[in-house]
Amino acid sequence: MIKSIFRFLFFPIASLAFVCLATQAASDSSAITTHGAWTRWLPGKLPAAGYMTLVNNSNQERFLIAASSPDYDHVSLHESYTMPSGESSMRMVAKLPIPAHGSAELKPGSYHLMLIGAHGKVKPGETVTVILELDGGETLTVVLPVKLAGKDG
Ligand SMILES: [Cu+2]
Repeated sequence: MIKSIFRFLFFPIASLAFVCLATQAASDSSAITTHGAWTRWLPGKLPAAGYMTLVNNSNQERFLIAASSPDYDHVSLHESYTMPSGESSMRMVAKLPIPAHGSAELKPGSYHLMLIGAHGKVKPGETVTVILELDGGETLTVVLPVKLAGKDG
């Protein structure tokens, strides 16, 4: 865990300047919903991960292309993966597809939102807010309860 955090902190700056290519798909403002959102509490100002399930109720593939938060300096879309050495690491993801009439999961060990630079003290039992940006310019505000790591990871 600590190792992967330091790996993240030393990401080359260039990787932070990735460009999101929004698709031209027409957006249906009620098509995407979320459930089971939460963020894992970490001490101090360590980057924290945000998780949720995104559900696409439309017959068109949609994409999560960016996120931001009034509670953090920066939010990135990340994917955890296992390196050939067996060590776990994470990388930036330009966009996350949400299949038509399907769902995409942000969960421990997989895709997650990386919440960087908390503005205040984040405590278990409280909530933080994330604004998801979908293709087509649609945004979705999601409230994430702050939880201690438990059986969910
Ligand atoms: Cu991450």
